[in-house]
Amino acid sequence: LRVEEGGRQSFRPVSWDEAFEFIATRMQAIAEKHGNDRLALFSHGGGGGHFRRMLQAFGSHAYAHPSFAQCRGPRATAFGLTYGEGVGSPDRTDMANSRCIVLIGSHIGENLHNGQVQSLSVALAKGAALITVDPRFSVAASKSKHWLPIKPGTDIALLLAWMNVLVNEDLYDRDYVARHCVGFEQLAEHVQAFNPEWAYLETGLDPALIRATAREMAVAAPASLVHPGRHTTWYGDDTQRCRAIAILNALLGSWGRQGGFYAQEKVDLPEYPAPQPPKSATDWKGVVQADYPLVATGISNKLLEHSIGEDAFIKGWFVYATNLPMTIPGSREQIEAAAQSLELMVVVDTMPAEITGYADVVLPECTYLERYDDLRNKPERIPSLALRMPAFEPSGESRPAWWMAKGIADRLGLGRYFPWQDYTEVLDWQLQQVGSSLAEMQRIGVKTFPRKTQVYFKEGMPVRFNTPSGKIELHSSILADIGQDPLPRYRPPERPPQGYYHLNYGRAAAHTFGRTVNNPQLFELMPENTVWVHPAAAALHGVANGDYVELANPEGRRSNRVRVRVTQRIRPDSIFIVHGFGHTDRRQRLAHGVGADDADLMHNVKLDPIAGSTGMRASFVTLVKTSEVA
Ligand SMILES: Nc1nc2c(c(=O)[nH]1)N[C@H]1C(S)=C(S)[C@@H](COP(=O)(O)OP(=O)(O)OC[C@H]3O[C@@H](n4cnc5c(=O)[nH]c(N)nc54)[C@H](O)[C@@H]3O)O[C@H]1N2
Ligand SMILES: Nc1nc2c(c(=O)[nH]1)N[C@H]1C(S)=C(S)[C@@H](COP(=O)(O)OP(=O)(O)OC[C@H]3O[C@@H](n4cnc5c(=O)[nH]c(N)nc54)[C@H](O)[C@@H]3O)O[C@H]1N2
Ligand SMILES: [Mo]
Repeated sequence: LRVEEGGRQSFRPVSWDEAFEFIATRMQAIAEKHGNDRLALFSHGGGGGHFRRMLQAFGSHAYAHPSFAQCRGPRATAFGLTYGEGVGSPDRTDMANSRCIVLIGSHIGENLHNGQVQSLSVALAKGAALITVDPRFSVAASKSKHWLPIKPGTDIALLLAWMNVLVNEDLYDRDYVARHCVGFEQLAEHVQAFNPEWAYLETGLDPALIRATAREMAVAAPASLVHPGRHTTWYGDDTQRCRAIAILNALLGSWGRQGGFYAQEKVDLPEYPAPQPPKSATDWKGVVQADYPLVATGISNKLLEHSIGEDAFIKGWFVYATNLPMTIPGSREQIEAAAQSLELMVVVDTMPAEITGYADVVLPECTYLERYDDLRNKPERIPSLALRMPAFEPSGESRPAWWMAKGIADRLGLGRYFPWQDYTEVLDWQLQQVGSSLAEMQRIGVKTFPRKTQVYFKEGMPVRFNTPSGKIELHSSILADIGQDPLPRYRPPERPPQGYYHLNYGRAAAHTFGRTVNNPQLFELMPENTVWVHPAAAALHGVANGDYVELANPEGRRSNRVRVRVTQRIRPDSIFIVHGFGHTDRRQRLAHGVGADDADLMHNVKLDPIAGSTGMRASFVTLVKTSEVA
């Protein structure tokens, strides 16, 4: 519990009882003063569901996961508009069967989503052609037949030029388009102006290479996949870029076909018979994100904005497993301000992080190796259930999320929404309904179930898409209705001022965001990030491999010192750092102060007008030699 002693803030260990009592009392005070609907949940990962249930039972439905507005939002929105559904998580890409795979930025191999790395490897072993579009020579680029070192932020120009070639050389899947798509005539007309010579001026890519790669995709079609990407919040035109990717796939006829996008299925697992929390009494989305009518989920950055100041709608936060200051770009001042005006901030985390420093109460969760979580039941190729179970007793007095949410609900007189003593009762009940049991799953871990639906479209059979027209919408009527471009339009990105570089960032295999940097084993593998600098830029700044520099943005924000890695694997107009470093919380003893934090340098966040998501790639930095640092 946060306490103030002699003007200094610190935390005092308290019993779980005292923590729950404090939280319940504050929640009730907020409800009396402002209403029951004023608490918000930010969460990433399954355990957040227990808090969501507790908050909904209380009357607060406001909710956001940064894995939407800082990650998959544009992709989900764009594929929803085009195909009437998203691409799933894990992604429904049939890469193992693809004969041609196009990666727009996605740096699979450094992005270590395990299943994808495996299926990409299978495809490469079978001789699939990989085309990687990336301003950086990524690990995936190194495995590619073609690397297209695109000028940052110009992908829509390339995608339009590829469509131009497919249409004008009659390389698209005529039958598929006629059968399943609407808006082809408008699209064909729209792309006329965007030939590869035009795209060359924007992207810097050789027109012959643009043509050759378009033909390569067409030869392999429909087993030709233009990967939808995942972290797609880049330049603020992200829903449109993802729409262009979706449309290109439709021209190749890859959706619903082997080697393209397959249909996923999950296990039909009944919910435990507990009362459902009442529906929201207020239209919180109407308050928080009215400008984004197409977005069905919460937009974290909007929820944050509506948590600042006396008149803010949101009065209290629960934050579950998301480190907002390093996750929502350039948000530190806003979070600081929100912490000032919020009447309650509860943070549930497994360790001290930047966000726990703002909390009134920190609830220490035990790690995933020390608890039961909900059964994993994700849509996949083969429906399956997986059990997560404790390998150890929780350390100290840490507890799992379900136990905390139930404890708070009990205090609030909402215990009827959690009608079990131990979560194993819920798991066992659910498993019994599908012919298994907790005992069986404790033995086998994962259980597969037979599929009931087709993996691919049945050739020649009609398909109904969940769009207004019932077809794949190349031209989007919904976008037209809300005054957005119904066909993707290219707008050139801002270029860096003299002496500055595009701030590019991404993953490294060793780490998961910022959450593993303080892990001793992983810290040993990768103790700091480096800044990738092209030799020409290094010469200009007089820096050599291994020198320390600070990164500075045009607003004067500086990073920690970070080591230079001089490499031709990055374009001369960009630098690259791995995300997740530069922790400021001193209690992260290893990670504190080490490496540069990309989030803190982002000064030019571009909101996507359709998804409301935060484009993070429009920021610029320069290099300051540490010898020149005052
Ligand atoms: N090891 C590890 N793996 C992870 C994660 C992790 O934390 N650690 N996180 C997971 C999560 S949640 C996600 S969402 C994914 C993210 O992984 P992806 O979705 O694959 O990655 P992005 O961040 O979109 O893209 C990063 C790549 O885009 C390139 N890039 C930068 N600017 C441009 C541009 O203008 N155009 C093009 N074409 N490319 C550009 C960068 O050079 C970099 O190679 O990774 C997942 N996998
Ligand atoms: N600048 C910048 N911002 C980004 C990105 C980027 O590349 N650069 N990537 C974006 C993407 S793709 C995503 S998906 C988001 C991810 O953003 P976040 O999900 O916020 O990721 P982390 O920074 O790893 O923060 C996770 C927090 O959860 C805690 N935690 C870990 N395991 C558990 C657990 O089992 N229980 C509990 N209660 N807590 C736990 C960790 O200690 C940490 O504080 O970030 C987005 N924001
Ligand atoms: Mo993500």
